[in-house]
This record gives sequence, structure tokens and C-alpha cells, in this order.
Amino acid sequence: MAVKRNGCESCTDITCSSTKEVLAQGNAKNVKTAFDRVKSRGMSACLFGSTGTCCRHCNMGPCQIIDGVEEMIGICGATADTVAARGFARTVAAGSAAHTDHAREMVKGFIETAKGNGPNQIKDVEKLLSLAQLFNVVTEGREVNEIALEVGEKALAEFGKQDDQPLTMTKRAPEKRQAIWKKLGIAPRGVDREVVEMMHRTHMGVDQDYQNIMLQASRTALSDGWGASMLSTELTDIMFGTPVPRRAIVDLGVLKMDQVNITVHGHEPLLAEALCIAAQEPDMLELAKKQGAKGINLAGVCCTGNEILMRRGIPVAGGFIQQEMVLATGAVEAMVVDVQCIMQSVAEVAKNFHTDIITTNYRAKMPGAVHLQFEDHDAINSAKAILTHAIKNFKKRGQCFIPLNSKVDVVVGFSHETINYMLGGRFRGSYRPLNDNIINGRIRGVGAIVGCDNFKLGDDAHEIIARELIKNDVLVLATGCAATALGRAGLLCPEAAKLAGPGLAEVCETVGIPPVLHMGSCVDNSRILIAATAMVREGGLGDDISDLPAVGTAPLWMSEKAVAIGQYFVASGAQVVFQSLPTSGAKAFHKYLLEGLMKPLGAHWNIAEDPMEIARIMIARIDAKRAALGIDKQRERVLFDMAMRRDLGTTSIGAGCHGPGPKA
Ligand code: MSK
Repeated sequence: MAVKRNGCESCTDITCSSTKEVLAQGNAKNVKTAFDRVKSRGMSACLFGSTGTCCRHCNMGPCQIIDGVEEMIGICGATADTVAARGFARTVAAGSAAHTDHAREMVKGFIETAKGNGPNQIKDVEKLLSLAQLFNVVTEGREVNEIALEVGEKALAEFGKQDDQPLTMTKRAPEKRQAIWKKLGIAPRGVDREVVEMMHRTHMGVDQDYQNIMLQASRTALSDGWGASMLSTELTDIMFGTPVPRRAIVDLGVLKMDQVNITVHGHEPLLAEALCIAAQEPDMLELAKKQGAKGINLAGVCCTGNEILMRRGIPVAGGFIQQEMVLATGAVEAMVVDVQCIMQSVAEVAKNFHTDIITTNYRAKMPGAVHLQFEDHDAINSAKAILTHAIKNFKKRGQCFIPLNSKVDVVVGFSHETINYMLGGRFRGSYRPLNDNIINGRIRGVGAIVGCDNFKLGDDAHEIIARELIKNDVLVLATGCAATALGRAGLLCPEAAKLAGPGLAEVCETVGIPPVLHMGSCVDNSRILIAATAMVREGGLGDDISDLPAVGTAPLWMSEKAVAIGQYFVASGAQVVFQSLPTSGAKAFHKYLLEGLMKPLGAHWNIAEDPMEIARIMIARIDAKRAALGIDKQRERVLFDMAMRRDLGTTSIGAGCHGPGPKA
């Protein structure tokens, strides 16, 4: 159901000033965006589709089911609960498949790098060695690339693994969580296998028990979170460097009047990295000059944007919801796309301007686009061919409009390792100070705001939730297009600490971090799993992820990937809050998602249709965990004097650790 906010029937209020500015200018008068299409649809969503009770799994239907009405079950007898569970599970499978196919490309690119092919190198040797240990790869006396090759081959084998042993990366999870997965029989075995089994079990006439379907949905999601996505993030870090904090800028004003503007949109960083390297080559810069441009300005869109923002500080022009606005400036010579989250409408918007949409991946072609295949094995030449095409468009640029004041400073690059280092210090990197500050109550808990943008809650929903969380001393971790939206809102800079509650503000100011930490793209939600596990291992906050005062939300989820992410968080023991789920037409199954999963998994889904309500639920869940841990009492602050320090046997108290610590 659409939520009415600010008196808006179709929930399409635009609050983002750069978006409003671009759409209001003359160039954009013929541009139709998703905002217009939401308004012009003039009908509400199909009741059966939006509540999960339309079954199209065989040719006896489609069957539109009404829960509790005997004549309105499926022709095969399938109930609303079975149909909705199958639909939900297939959504998880599709989302996991998207992450999986992305991850496979990254692993193959990693193997080529290990073989010495292409422009990339092994940059994070420390991380390589830790993965080598996990995969039982001998490191002693071997060359870095030799180790990398064996790690890469073992990682690739995880996709097609057929034995019944758990995926290697699941060994990183807290022991108690691994035991839960084993007991339930949901430890993921092979990355591809779980998606295939999920599709089989939701075929007509197979699994008809919604609780049993959810077991495989959990296993499929876990094969994504602790398998495909985690492998992708880790190998990408090893190849391109683990992100470290860096300043950058976001929003539509990052485009430049006097340069060739090329936006990179999609997900796989192999393409974006090659473009970044090639755009600095003298022949490309010379070509740009010949066309009358002062240089080449690369800017990101969606999660490819997050990847190069985190690692290179390349600016991000917009998130998912802004992809059409980026083009409506008329200032973009080409939008280079690969896979996932690319609206078909971008080709239509581009027709109003000199802009070309360049597809680069054989999996994802588009009518009206130019296809220039990106070849991993010849990455730089491929990238140069794409850049050349884009640069030659510069001379054709007509009237354009860039909202030049719409540029917001951000600090990004908070990988798990960075948080460890920032909070713990180089010589004793650990989550101890974070855990201590949660235990002493300065930080109330951790809230992850992840996922997409959509048109249902207004484009400021992420900001509303984040402001409420930080005001209540909840440290926010952000990924994906949510992170970009929070950057536009000015919450990704240390100065935003002034918006935080006193405890969180004190920690942020002491350490010099923003109250909202940008942790990467949507595939990088696996970083949050690793961070949560590190908090458990550090001690004092229980012995499982389900004990942590931590909760996640994807308030504006759009993609099936977000549902896969939600389910792998829940199956890992973390509560999640979404704006809606397409399951409400099946009462028992819907209740099972919202309550029943607690018993087997120690976490469940939550739904709220208003951003403030989402924030309130998140805070309530955090408080409940604090109470269960016995850390909900307000602690008296004690400033340590020298005698007390001597009692502790140390004269050095680390950043953010000025209280009496975890002692009850
Ligand atoms: S791009 S999956 S809209 S986060 Fe990752 Fe953004 Fe969601 Fe796509």
C-alpha cells in the first residue's frame, strides 16, 4: 500500500533540491522520469501481486488466491501461504543469483590478476593471507600471485561445490550461529546449488510447506551473504585495495561544464576500475582536449559509484532514483552501464540529448543503446574504446544545466578493517572500544541503513531515519544507494556529529568519524556481517549476532537483491525493518516472517510504513537487546584519575574509552 506523506497521494514528493532544480529547468521539459510515471499510472498496484497471492508457476492459472476463501485457492489446491512463500523464496533466489553472477565475475577477474593478466594487481596482501588461511592455502615460501591463484581457484570452486559441507566463508560466523545453521540444516553448501534448489522447490508441485520453503530461502540467502557477496567484497578489496577513509563529493553538481562527463552505472567494479585507469592515460586526455574539453570527468551512479567512491574518491552523481536526473542535465557525454539497477528509461531520456547509453556486458543489452563489449582480458583497450566513443560526443553537447551548488562533502571508506583501526588503533586494532561504548551506553546500538531508493516513502526517508537514529545515539552503518542518499543529506561527514546524541557525538568527535559510516555498495553488506561477528568475538555483548543491540533496515527497497540481503541478515540473527513485503495476503506465512522466524533463527522481519516508525522500531529492538544483555541501566560516568589508571595497570586509555568499562 502506498503511504501518503505530506498530503501526496502517489508518494512522489521530491524533496531533493538538486533533483528539483534539474527537473525544473527548460532542458528537462520533455524528459519523463519514474516520478512522472508513478503519477501518471493513475491506478493502484494489483492487489494479488502486491500481497503475494498471484501464482504464475504453471499454466493452469494464473491463480489469484484469497486467503480463507475456499473457492479461491489455486487450481492445484495451493493455499495463499504456499503461494506467497514460493514467491518470497523466488525473490530471495533472484536477488542471490544477481549477487552470485556478479561475484563470479569478480572471482574470475581475480584469477586473471593472479595470473598477471590485465591492469590490476594484488594490493592487499594482508587480506590475501588471511583468506589463504581460511581456505587452507599454504603461504610459506610462495609468491604472492601463486597464493592468490590458489585462493582464487578455491573461491571459484565454492560456486559449483556439490558436497554437503558448508561454504568455507561460513567458518567466519560466530560458533553459536554456525551451530544453529547446522541444527536447522541450512548451512549453505554450494553458491549456485542453493539458488537451483530454491527454484526447484518452488516449482509447481514440490515444496508445499511454507516453513520448509523458508529453510531453503534462508540457506539460499546465506549462500549469498556468507558466500557470493562476501567472496566478491574480499577479493575486490585484495585486488583494488581495501577502502580507507577519504574525502569525496556526491550529488548532481559533481558534473563539470568544461570536461567530458562520463557516468558509470551498474555494479561490477572491473569495468569502472579500468575506466578510471584509462581516463588518466595521455592519449585519452589528448583526445578530450582535441574535442575542446579540459579533461575527463568520471562520476558514479548507483553501486558502481559506491565502489569507485570508496576506493578512489571518484565522485558519485546520484543513486538509483537519480539516474534519469543525471541525464536530464544534458551534460553527460555517455552513461556507461553494466548490470543491475539500470532503468530501461535511461535510453529514452538520453534521446533528448547528445548522450549515448553504452552497454558493456553481453548479459545486459538495451534498445536504443550502443553496445561496446567490455573484455576483461583486454581491459584497458576495451575501456579506451568506450572512453573514445564518449569523448567524441563532447562536441555535440548542446544546452545543458548542472546544479553546480549541489555538491556535498562526504567521508567514505569505512570497511570493517577501517572501523577496527579507527576505533581500536593501529597497534591494538579491535572492536573493544566500540563494544565498551555500547556497554557503557554512550553508543546505544548499531543501525544499518542499506539498500535502494524507490518512490514509495518519499526521497528523504533514509535521512529521516538516520537523523532519528543518531539523535538517539545509534551509530549508523550505510551501504548502497541508501549511503548515497545519506551523503546528499550531509550525514557522511564528521561535522554531522553535532546532530547526534551526546554519547555518540562524543565518540565521533573523539575518534573523528561521522555518525553515519559509508561501508560500500549493496554487495558490501557482507562487511556488516563481518563487523557484527567481530563485535561478538570481542566479548561483552553476548555470543551470537542475535544478542547484539544491532538492527538493519532497507526502507526504500526496490531490488530483489534487497530481499536476499534482508533474509541473510535475519538468518544470521539480525532483525530487519522493511517498508513492506509482498506477503501480506497470506496471513499465516506473513505472521511467520514477522514473528515465527524468531524461534528457529533468533530474528525476524518487521514492517513499518513511515520512516519515523521504522526508526522507532529499530530503537525499540536495540533497547530490547540492551535489556536482555543487562546493559540497559544508565551508568554513572567516572572520569579516571591517575590512581585509577594505575589500578588498571595502564596509563593509556584509548580513544572513546573514558568510562568504567563493562564492569557491571
Ligand atoms: S544499486 S540494488 S538500487 S542499493 Fe546496488 Fe542501489 Fe539497490 Fe541497486
